Amino acid sequence: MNTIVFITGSTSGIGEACAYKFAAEGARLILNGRDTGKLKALQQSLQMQYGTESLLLPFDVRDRQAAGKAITGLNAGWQAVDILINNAGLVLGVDKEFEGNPDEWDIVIDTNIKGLLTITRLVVPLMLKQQRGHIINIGSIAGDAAYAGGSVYCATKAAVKALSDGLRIDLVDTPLRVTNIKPGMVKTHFSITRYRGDKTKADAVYRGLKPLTGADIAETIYFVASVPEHIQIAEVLVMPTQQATGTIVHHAL
Ligand code: 8X3
Repeated sequence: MNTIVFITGSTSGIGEACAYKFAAEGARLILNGRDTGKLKALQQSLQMQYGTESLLLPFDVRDRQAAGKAITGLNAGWQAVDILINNAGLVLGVDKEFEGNPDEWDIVIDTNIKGLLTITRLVVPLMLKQQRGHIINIGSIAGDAAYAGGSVYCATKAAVKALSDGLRIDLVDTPLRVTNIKPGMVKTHFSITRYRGDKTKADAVYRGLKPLTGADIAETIYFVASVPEHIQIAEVLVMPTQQATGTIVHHAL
């Protein structure tokens, strides 16, 4: 696989699992994340395990200036991005809409919506130059319907669906493809962040069922990216067998 894969939020969860999966398949990687130390450790580990060539772009996707500087500064060799995985995203808290913390809303909305848009805005023109590319957005089952304590997060993932659909429309006369991956319950650091560091509450979410792993989603993403170029998988909704909707989950306790 002689491709360049650009992954935002690559130092944990689904992003990190994608880095390992695409590295195992021989891709070159552009790894974005906020934590330079973690990025360097990831780079080293991929290099040792798979001999992967990677480029580190340490910035917060909310920082439009830093993103612009990093991406417009890519040298010609790294500009030929084949696959963009817009993965950086988070949720903070499980508050009711009328009780939430507005500063946390800003972080979640600015990362999940505006960060994704910023990277798309910067990378898609590079793909258009080479008339090749695949934008894979990490949406969520949470974007299909709101659930208790999730209203802002659900709204951001509904936005990811609209942005994916809109981009697919805008690119319909090009060879570029757009996919919205919509995971259900995936056991990563995600729930710990949601419960603001409370691991007991986070673990309770997955009690009595086998949740998906980041690697499960990475396998799905790899499949979506590997189908012949005339096939555009627009959306994938993927959840554990014991989950049926964003709210109906069977915990065998
Ligand atoms: C997160 C999945 O199940 O917490 O995107 O809504 S869930």
